[in-house]
Amino acid sequence: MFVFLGGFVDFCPPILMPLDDDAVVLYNQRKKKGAILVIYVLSDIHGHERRFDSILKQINLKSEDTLYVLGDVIDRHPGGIRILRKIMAMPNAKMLLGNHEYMMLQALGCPYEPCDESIDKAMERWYRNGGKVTHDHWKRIRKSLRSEILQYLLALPLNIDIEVSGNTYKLVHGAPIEAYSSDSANPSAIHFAVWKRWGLNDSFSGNDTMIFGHTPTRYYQEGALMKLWYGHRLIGIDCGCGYPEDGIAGQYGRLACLRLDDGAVFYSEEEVNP
Ligand SMILES: [Mn+2]
Repeated sequence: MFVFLGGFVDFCPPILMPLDDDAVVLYNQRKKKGAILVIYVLSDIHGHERRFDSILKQINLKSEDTLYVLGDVIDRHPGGIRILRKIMAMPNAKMLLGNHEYMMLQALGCPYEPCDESIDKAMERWYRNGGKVTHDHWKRIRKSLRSEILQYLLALPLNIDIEVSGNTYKLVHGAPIEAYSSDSANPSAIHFAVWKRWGLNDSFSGNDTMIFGHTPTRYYQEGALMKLWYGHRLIGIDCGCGYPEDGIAGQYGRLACLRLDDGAVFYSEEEVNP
């Protein structure tokens, strides 16, 4: 059974999600009664306000719903600080730390962990990864707001475990922190959690379904317009929102948002539709 909800909507394969006819009927019944707490997940907004607003308009978030944002709100496009402030002001939005927020904290001299790296080196890395637009805005905002934002970022979790309709999910930016081992290439567990990229053949050994951002799904599947990727108990949700409007080498990004209650997927509306 397919229910068209407007915008660009897909449904994921039932092997991963509880999306069968009963689930959709139950969802619609509960929604009608106003008894449903709806859970949405998105990631890697990368400063793209139009795409974020397009998703917000489509999902029409209610005060009893929850929106999980799996990190990398900032950098690449110029709206990062404004989007971050919007998320901070939403009582029903929960955010994870991404490697871009981590880079920003390092470049601004307030790292998560002891660090002997110079600020110049951290700043250079941030700029190399699209941080200049965020830093330019940062320099223009008042001090009290800067400290409010830093406090918010420093308190962000790295992973969140949730249960929706009897299914358990591990929400991560890059990787679950418990998968870190000190012999891995990463200098710390935090670095691992925000930077780790899942290979196409990597398997996730937990019992949950891991939902991750960070690595655009074009690395896992073909297609000019990126869409969600479903692996074995893995869902890649970064559909390249950080990409420029006119794409990169014929590949186009957009913002994707997954509704966990029934597996519906919403995509930001795009003018380019290859
Ligand atoms: Mn990332």
